[in-house]
Amino acid sequence: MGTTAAAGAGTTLTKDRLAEAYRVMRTIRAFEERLHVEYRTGEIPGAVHLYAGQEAIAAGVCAHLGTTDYVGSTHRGHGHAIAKGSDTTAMMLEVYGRAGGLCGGKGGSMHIADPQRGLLGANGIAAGGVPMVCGAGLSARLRGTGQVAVAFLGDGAANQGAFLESLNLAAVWQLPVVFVVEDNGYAQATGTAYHLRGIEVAERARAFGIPARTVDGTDYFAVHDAAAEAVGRARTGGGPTLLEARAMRFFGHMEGWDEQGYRAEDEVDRLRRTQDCLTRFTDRVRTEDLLPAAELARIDEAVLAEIDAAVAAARAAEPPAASELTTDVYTV
Ligand SMILES: Cc1ncc(C[n+]2csc(CCOP(=O)(O)OP(=O)(O)O)c2C)c(N)n1
Ligand SMILES: [Mg+2]
Repeated sequence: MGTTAAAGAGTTLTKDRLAEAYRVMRTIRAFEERLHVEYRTGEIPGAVHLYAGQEAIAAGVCAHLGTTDYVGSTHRGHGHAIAKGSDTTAMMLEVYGRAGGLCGGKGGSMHIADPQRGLLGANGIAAGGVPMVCGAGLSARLRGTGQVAVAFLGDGAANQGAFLESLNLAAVWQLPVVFVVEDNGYAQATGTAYHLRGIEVAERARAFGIPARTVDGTDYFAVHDAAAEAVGRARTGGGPTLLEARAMRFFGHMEGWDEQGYRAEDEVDRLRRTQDCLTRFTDRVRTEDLLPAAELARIDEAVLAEIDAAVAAARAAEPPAASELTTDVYTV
């Protein structure tokens, strides 16, 4: 680890950790922007939901997790997988539906799972991962392993009964769970202000006796600090926490489907100019002289080469063999 480089509320980040945070966010952005282009070739089957704009949330939370900690993802799952350490080539092969993908090329973008890295899976069911994460948290608590389980979900999913039931169960059993609600402004084409009524999500958690915080999801440092407290509480037997992180998505709900007529014409341009977590991060590390510009440029270059190689590998790979059709249906 390098020397002390940046201090947030209760958190100290070394230069190594800052560089790693940037690498993770930059990798997610490059993966997503490339997929946005590649999707148009028609080579990618199935639904692809891009995470660009929300990178600081996955990176800031997963910075506190080890390989054996659990993550339950959403349909917008690439960022969570990359932040949890999944291999980008194996992910790209999976998105392209090719042999050698993380799920043998049979799951695609919306079903990427990587159990060896604690990634319980992306999930096509809104809030579907949340009760699974409670189960993982319960198993960790009963086995006394000290593992933490994190459930990512969207603002729309926060209206699902399964989420509210999970909050209650996590509170009753004091599970080592962190709920991370990513409010990206929309559930498909419906604005959060319309669909999420009554009290804000953080308040819903407090109603179950669960401590909750709302954070700016475009500020890596804010997410990192809030997650440090939440993961720390879970790991030391203090029970569940909810984080509500706000960061808008840069692309439509889903590739090839969404013309985004529900957004102001200049909304995405404005977001990219004023609420880009990567720009906010690089502005801060430059202003406070926390990381050399050359280090950021080196990471940019390495990440783009990595994604180029991942796409090339995916394009060159074969689809899974017909003989694989019925394998991996159940796992133990
Ligand atoms: C149980 C269920 N109901 C409806 C859908 C259809 N659906 C897919 S994504 C989505 C919106 C989810 O919004 P949000 O939770 O805010 O996540 P975001 O797409 O914004 O990341 C809906 C309603 C679904 N996948 N699962
Ligand atoms: Mg949403």
